[in-house]
Amino acid sequence: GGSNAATGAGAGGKGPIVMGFAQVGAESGWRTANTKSVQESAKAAGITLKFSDAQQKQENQIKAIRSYIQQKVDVIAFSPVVETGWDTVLLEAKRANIPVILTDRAVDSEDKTLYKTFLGSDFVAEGKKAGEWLVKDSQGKSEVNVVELQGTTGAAPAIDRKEGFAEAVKAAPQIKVIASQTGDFTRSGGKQVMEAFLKSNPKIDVVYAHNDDMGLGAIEAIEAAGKVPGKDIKIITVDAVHDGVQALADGKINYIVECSPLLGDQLMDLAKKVVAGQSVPERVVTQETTFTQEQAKAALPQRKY
Ligand code: GYE
Repeated sequence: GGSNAATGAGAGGKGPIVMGFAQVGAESGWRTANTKSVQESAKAAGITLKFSDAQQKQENQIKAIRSYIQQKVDVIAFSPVVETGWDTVLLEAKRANIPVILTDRAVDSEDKTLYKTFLGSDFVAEGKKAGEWLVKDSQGKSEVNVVELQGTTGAAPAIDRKEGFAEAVKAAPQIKVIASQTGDFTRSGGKQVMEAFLKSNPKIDVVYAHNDDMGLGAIEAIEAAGKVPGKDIKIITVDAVHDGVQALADGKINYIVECSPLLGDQLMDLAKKVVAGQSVPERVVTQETTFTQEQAKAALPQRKY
């Protein structure tokens, strides 16, 4: 309170820390769980949260960040919808002495002083785990045709999950990615692209979807085409949100690589340190696992999101 209240904790005032958070959107179950985690953790940590939803548009995120700079928040956190094109606005934040934390997704800026830390998953490792499962599952088969549903074009998880998977399946030459297209991380996008894939490719053995939502959309398209998801066409996804784990337990998905959206508590800890001028590691990687159909059945009752 007092006369310093408006300038916030970062400027030496006694008020609570004010965080501006520029979210990607509400495109997936993962994102909804991530937003909830950030909001709940801010509350629990006594941090005042200013929240904006960019509806998956970079220009909206840039506008939100500029408005947080204008409002002189103590710290800005954001999950960049795409990797490129952030240097200008991040330099504006730096000049205004407002620390920036990347959560969930990375930027490709050369200048690492534009942000304090990056909290989130190792997406290349996730893609590799997906590919490694398929390599094992493809042993003894002569031909395995894969179609890939990519995440948002230019987004770190789309680029990295593609790369990690491609690297892993090199070990099995019978595995071929015969088509690969973006479904924008949404259920409707996954469904539409899968419908087109099914029309133009007579023999599809496997769907590799960069998230559960697109995999769930693909299930609808496969069923509508009179085929059995999980049997006629196997499905591998990333995330392990509740609906995905349910479909895995039901036998419609074959394997899920976990990506945790519960970043809120770690984000608030990092924010407090950064605002207090303490040093933080430049990279904080989330711990995650993988799920088979059997493991999904066991995990489902405790799955919180
Ligand atoms: O996998 C997907 C979401 O950036 C890790 O974004 C996140 C991804 C997540 O839309 O479901």
